Amino acid sequence: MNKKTRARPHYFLLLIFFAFLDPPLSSSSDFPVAAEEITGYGYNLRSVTVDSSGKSLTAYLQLIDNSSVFGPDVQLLSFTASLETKDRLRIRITDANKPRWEIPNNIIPRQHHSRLRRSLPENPLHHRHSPPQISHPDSDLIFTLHNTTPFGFTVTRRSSDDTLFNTTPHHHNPSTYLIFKYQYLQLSSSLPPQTSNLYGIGEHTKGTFRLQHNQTLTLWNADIGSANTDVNLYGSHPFYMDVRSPKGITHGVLLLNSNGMDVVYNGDRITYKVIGGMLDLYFFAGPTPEMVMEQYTDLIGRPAPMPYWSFGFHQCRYGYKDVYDLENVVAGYAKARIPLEVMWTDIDYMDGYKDFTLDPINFPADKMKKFVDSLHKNGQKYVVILDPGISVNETYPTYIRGMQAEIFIKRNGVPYLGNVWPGSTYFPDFLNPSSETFWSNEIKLFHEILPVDGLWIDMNEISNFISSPANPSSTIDNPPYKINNSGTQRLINEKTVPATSLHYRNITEYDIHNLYGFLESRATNAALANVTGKRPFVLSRSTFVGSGKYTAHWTGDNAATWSDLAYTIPSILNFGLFGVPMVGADICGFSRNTTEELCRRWIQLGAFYPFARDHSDKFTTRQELYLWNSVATTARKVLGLRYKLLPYFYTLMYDAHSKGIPIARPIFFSFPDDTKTYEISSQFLLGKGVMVSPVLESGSVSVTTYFPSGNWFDLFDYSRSLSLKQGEHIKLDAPPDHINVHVREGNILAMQGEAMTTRTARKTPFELLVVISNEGNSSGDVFLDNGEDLEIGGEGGKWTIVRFSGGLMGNKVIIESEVLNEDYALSQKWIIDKVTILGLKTGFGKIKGCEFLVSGMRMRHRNLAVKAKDELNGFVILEVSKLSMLIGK
Ligand code: MIG
Repeated sequence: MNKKTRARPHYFLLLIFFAFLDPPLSSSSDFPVAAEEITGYGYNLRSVTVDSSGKSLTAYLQLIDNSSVFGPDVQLLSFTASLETKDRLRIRITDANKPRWEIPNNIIPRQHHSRLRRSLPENPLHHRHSPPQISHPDSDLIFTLHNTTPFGFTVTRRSSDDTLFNTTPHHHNPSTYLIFKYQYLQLSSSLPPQTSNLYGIGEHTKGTFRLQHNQTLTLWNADIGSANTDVNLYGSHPFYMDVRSPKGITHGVLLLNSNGMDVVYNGDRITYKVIGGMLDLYFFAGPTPEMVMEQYTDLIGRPAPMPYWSFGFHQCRYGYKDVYDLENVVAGYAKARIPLEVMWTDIDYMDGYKDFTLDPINFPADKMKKFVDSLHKNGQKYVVILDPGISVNETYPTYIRGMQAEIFIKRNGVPYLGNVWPGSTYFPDFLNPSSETFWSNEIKLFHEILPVDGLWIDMNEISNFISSPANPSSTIDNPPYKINNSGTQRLINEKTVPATSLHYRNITEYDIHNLYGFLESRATNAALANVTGKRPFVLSRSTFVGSGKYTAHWTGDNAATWSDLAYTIPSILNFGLFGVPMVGADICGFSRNTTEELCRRWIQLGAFYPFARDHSDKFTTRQELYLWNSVATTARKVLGLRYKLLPYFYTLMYDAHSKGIPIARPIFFSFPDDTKTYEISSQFLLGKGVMVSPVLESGSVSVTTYFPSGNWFDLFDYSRSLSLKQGEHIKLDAPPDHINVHVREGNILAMQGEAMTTRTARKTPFELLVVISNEGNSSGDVFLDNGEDLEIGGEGGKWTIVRFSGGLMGNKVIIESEVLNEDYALSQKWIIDKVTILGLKTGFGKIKGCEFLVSGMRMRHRNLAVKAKDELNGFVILEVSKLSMLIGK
């Protein structure tokens, strides 16, 4: 290109200088609080520059006065606000003079500031605002800077005039001020307590899904069992969704920061107290919960595609003795005719708990290889655990290679010596690109010995059995502000790698700590992809913002109690919001002895977790599902339904991957204007229309549940229906063998047959369940591919999407399908052999036949039968059988 002809871009800047309206506060004596207790005095606006497009703004903030608590203040801050897309506003506040820790761009790719101006079309309506604003006619978000003393800003919604975030301080109340010290950042926003409903900010075990007022949510990744409520756990996700009553208009807020923090939520206020990094805030405009998820995962990365087999049932236990024990469990499932897709092994398989080794006595390589081969022959899979700590042992090849590659985390110039299962360990620094090579090579070598199908990465918070003393000459190991680590302000060095340890390029553990599990997930995902060439399955305990790109998650060490059973619903829904839709909890409970009744109720619920795995602790009673007759019977029933729904689960996974929408969803996702759904913690939706309402109490044979308006049909027995003019709390029968699972009118589910493995289930004919709505129409998609290719739904790839729609036309039921990329489905010769139609009234006696409109061809079928009548609500169940419609035609 001829350089001379290339126009040089230039931007018109609008400079606004403020004369301070209020004189800056001159001394701390203006405050009614004793000087030594004051955490800060806030900042004043010094200058503001609004970009000519009106889509970004830069300001400088001047410290009003120094305060003595929590260390020295940063004097001058740079402040930018920008509309990065029409649905995303970013606010970034940091030291104007000195670079600070910021999550690297190769971890979560973000827009560079110079690109911001071009991300939206020029703003025709932009004019000089006073106070300065960032807005765009295409965007619902308006940012306004307030020249108060101290300064503040607001984010409002144009279409509703609602204030979403408001940091304008309360006079003489330093807990509402912006404070920016080297090791203490504070940002506080008021919230309308009557209309704002918050969800998210984790990882914590909570009794309710909606966040309760008056609590502190601490984020610092730690090996603390999830049986402990309200304390920081394995992962950190400083993201919340705010659903505003009464219409359910929703936005999302992310504070992209990897340092330890306390988030104080008081209903009328949310305050972030962070011990490092910078304030990098993102607002996602919504206005629906789905759109917030789409916008959020557009920034942090869409969830990884999961292999089809990972939706089968998984069995694990800490304490399987030997390979015969594993074989017996597999045989036990087969004998009981309970589907088992994946067998797992915990640290027991290793030789002295060393990664990539096999115990030569109990899990010898030749027998293990035979065992895994026989699983594979049977269409089953095998997954093992890995811990990050590498045993310090001169005769251990992995250790030797790790030392040669110089990839371990260091402290005081030498690898930091921790202690985990194998005894003394060094920890690979997954920030170092050489660690990825090392890790991938170890996985490759191990895979040559034992062809595992997926990897389970544990202890990656990092968990350390020892706590190393703080370095007394630094405030890094022992920062001035103590986050509420473990609910007791325990030192951040407690049972992890000390904060003064150094990673690649001298980045401190202090800054990168919460990212360790994320980095290990990324490396493990890449290694599996390299080694197997197939779609990786990684299960990680520790997570951070964006982990969903690489891994599934389980909620960690719960206990076999009824409360723990109930907590799993908020936990799983939260991970959906965090962009980690493939999530489950240890079915039947991890620690403590389970009971027959609890295990029975737990598999009833767990069969509908996106990730369904039974797992237990070493010295507890065994809890494989075949061990009790009643549990085995219920497992066959509920896993039977799960396997029939596999195409639905898999399609929801595809939707999660392409749009970020969770698989298991809060009910308000489908019913945002039904405010009664906001407080529900004991039910959830799969996709948009399958409601799961479990029994969560011992001895109960009924369950009181909430159903939004509409017609709902029991998915086990189509005839038990609910027909609700408006949302209602309903008491449903829930005998010991039954969980209530309902499908709502308006949905079409493409289901397949029950089977012992997903491989066999995939070969069964489809049943189309068409749930005609009151308006007479319904719809549903199915995504089909081979379930294991690295890429999913790619250009020209081998996949098919079928969109079904069905409705009433006079006295005809018309079901149409629209096919995208039919070749793949046709090559598989899948057929629909049965169509079941729900939602028609008994009075609809005129049905003579059923017409299908398939690619413009009308087909008339006579095998139409009224299977049953539901007298209560007057619905009939129509079944058209003996069909053989090719999917894709
Ligand atoms: O120190 O590998 O959460 O699932 O069974 C405990 C043994 C280590 C913690 C995991 C749990 C696993 C266990 N692990």
